[in-house]
Amino acid sequence: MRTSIVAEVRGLYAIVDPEYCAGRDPLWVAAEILRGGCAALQLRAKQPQRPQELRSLGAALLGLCRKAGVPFFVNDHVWLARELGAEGVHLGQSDLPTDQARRELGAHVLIGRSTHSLQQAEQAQAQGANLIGFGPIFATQTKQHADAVVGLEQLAQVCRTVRIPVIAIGGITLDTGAEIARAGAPLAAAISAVCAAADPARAAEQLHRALLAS
Ligand code: TZP
Ligand code: MG
Repeated sequence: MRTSIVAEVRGLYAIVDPEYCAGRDPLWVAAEILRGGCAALQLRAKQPQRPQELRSLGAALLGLCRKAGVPFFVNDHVWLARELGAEGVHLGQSDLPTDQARRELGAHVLIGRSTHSLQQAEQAQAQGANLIGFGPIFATQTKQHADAVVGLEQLAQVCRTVRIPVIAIGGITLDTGAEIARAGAPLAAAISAVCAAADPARAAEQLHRALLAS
């Protein structure tokens, strides 16, 4: 998925965070998620790790994603996305500005930006982001110091307003997948609903399917 085809990608945007893999190998969890099915996969590692460890985890995940034909994103670490040749990077409100990330990554690497209000979503689009995260849609324990819950109505408003794809995030489960898709979000991100599931392949398959069905 490079910039020209990002608009066609729909369904589950699976985020693999080693901290939420219930003590299991994140590579095994990622392989299971990819076996179940997803539209995109992101590496998110908020705990401090040595660059070499991040590099080898990222390289292994990229290899799995390439085999599965699924675009791979790196959270936060522009250097790692560039070094690996990942399809994209995902940045928060206080991470590197889009123009700087663009200079480092070139024209074809996708830049996602987390947003928490309509104003931030419009700003991210104006600054050249290729896609935006919007949330938290529901309450979640997964993100420390999470922003205020935005809810489905604001999600629908953002989806109607911006032209770039919206990734709904925060507290998304199989039970809420259908309403997320009905609100107009082409993509929905999940961490705990897939990484911490007893059967990550089945959890991914069901959530991806629920998102695509609406
Ligand atoms: N950004 C907003 S909420 C969130 C992030 C990274 C955490 C989403 O995790 P979960 O487990 O899918 O609620
Ligand atoms: Mg960040």
